[in-house]
Amino acid sequence: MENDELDIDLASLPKQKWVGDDHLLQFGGFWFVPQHINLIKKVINHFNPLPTDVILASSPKTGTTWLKSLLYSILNRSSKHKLAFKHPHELVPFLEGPVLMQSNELPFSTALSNTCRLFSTHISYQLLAKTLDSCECRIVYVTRNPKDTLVSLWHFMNKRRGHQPWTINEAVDAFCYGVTPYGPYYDHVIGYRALYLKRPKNVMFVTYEEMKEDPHGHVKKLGDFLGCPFDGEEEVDEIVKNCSFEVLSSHEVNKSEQSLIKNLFPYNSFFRKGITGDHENYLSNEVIQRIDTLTKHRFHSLGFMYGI
Ligand code: PAP
Repeated sequence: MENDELDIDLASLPKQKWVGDDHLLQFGGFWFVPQHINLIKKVINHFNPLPTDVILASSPKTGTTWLKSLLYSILNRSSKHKLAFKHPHELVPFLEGPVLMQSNELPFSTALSNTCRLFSTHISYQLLAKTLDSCECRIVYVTRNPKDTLVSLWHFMNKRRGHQPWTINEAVDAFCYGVTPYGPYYDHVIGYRALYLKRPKNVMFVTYEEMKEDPHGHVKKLGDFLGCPFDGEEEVDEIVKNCSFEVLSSHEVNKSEQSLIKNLFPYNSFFRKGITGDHENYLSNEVIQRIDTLTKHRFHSLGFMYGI
């Protein structure tokens, strides 16, 4: 790792075209928007998790917003009503997020450490290995079918303020080459999957599809995993309902054009359809085959029979 205090010289990093005139830079084998690189380095060098911390890790567009609302509700049962007027991204900060971006102040300062802290990150395990291996904190990783993830990312990028159009073909190429923010998607998933296999007591690995199929069962499992099991079924049902796409997306805050500090994405862009299988409406058979082949090559060859 480079010197702790020096910013990385962005001009020295590999560069690839991304959406419109924008480009991504490669750092430690993963791709990032240039403004994020030094924030990420700061997280890698300065974040010291506590054993009581809970970290939600995910690749973009795989269910982060949903899991943020669920984990927040499970861990903060008496204030779960806050989801009705605060966006999940406000309630659960990204380690590499806007607080750090705006003020240079670490959102993970120890001043916040008197309660169980809940953070989120899109940074890969490969980059955070030293940090995460240094501590017994609990990690929840969520992933999603690659084709639905890609379609969700494509829509999201086209919702960006002042966006330049990004065609589905450009999105497919970027995804398959792995040149997407925090990507490659496949390496991201494989990294956290390996961590889960290594430390199953500390890591819970869930998929968007499993969560959709049995949200009640998964909320109970999350409660057990986080050391705060439920006494009865009613509260589980209440959390599942309050965090459902239908309920969350109906709140004024989540319908608004407001956004996090310096964020180009309005709050409403985090709620689109919230379903599984939407790729069938956007991807040709040929593209589906191309991605499935990649999925077999990257996941199935490791015995991880997911994503097709
Ligand atoms: P992020 O990584 O930028 O935070 P993330 O929340 O992971 O995004 O992904 C957004 C997707 O989750 C959207 O999927 P879609 O484009 O296929 O619709 C969004 O609609 C979906 N989503 C948001 N909230 C929920 C929810 N409560 N239940 C199910 N899906 C949800």
